[in-house]
Amino acid sequence: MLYRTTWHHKIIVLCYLLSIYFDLSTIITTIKCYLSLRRQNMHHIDKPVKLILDTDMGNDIDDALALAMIHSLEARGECQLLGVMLSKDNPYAPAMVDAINTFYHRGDVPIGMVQNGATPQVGNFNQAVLEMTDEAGLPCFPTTHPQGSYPPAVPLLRRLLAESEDHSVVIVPIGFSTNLHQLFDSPADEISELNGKELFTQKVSHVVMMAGCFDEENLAHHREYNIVKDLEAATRFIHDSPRPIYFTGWEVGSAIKIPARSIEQDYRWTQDHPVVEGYKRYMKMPYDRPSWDLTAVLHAVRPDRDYFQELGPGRVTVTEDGKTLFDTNAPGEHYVLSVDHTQCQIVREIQVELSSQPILR
Ligand SMILES: [Ca+2]
Repeated sequence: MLYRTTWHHKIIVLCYLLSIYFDLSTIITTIKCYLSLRRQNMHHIDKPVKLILDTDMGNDIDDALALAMIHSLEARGECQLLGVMLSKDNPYAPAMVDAINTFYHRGDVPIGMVQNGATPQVGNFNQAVLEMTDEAGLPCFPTTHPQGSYPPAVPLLRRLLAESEDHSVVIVPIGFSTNLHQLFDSPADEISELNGKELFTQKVSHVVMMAGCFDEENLAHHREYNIVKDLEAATRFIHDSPRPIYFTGWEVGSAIKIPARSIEQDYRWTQDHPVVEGYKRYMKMPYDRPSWDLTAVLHAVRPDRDYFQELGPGRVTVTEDGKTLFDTNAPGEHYVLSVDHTQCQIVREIQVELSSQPILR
């Protein structure tokens, strides 16, 4: 991460001096100018993006496709997956993540399990995929770690952050905010002398999360799943995050669907694929599915390709009934992504290609 501190300071001092002679609007311009420059630098990619994924694997199939996409981007040298946290409180959820990581030869990726989390139901595909066996009776998709052996998420998050360089980690929540909420409450310990929120402030660059609904058409009635399933955690995390958050709302992924055609045709390089088997079991084929979680991964790893428009900065507020309101006049470091028709077509094809990319051998 390159911060052109000297430029920032010069611009801030200049604008401050101007503001003495002009009016309040100059001060506001100063702040927006600073945030804009900081955002440009945040988007300057010169080495693999260090990711921590926080997923509710098993509640919908886009989590599985998003994880496959991360492995493809990592194989291309564009990111490094530090760890995966589960916010779905079912034992088959971390095992499914493990099976996908193992399939992509990354069974060594640490996996952390939520404590007292939401959606304990098994779901439509995790267990079914994990229990698939070949002709010899062996698992089609083995895991690296014994099922049930995954450590709690918060200590793992603390360790991964403590071991990272300052402001180097991009957090990608594509499920509930339970783990991050609990991280903020974690005290100093033998892992770090910083409490959870201080650790987050020091080590995290920014957050790209699939959460909320910012579409005027649906805003009035839409309470987005990742927000409402753990409303307390989402509200606290979003309102208190000391680092910038980029939101890809329900409307973005809904406009960019993974076509059934891709699932049926793009994975012929392998006989069996855990994501394809999950997709076939999640709903009756053929169906196209919104790519909500994939959009968060794409913007986290490739923020500088103009795949999305960024609205903001501003502030997202979560209401008591789970709506997400975005105010660009309020001070804050929240950004909301949007896409036009052309971007939808481009992003869909990129997501299809990346999620189905063959493994390097
Ligand atoms: Ca998800």
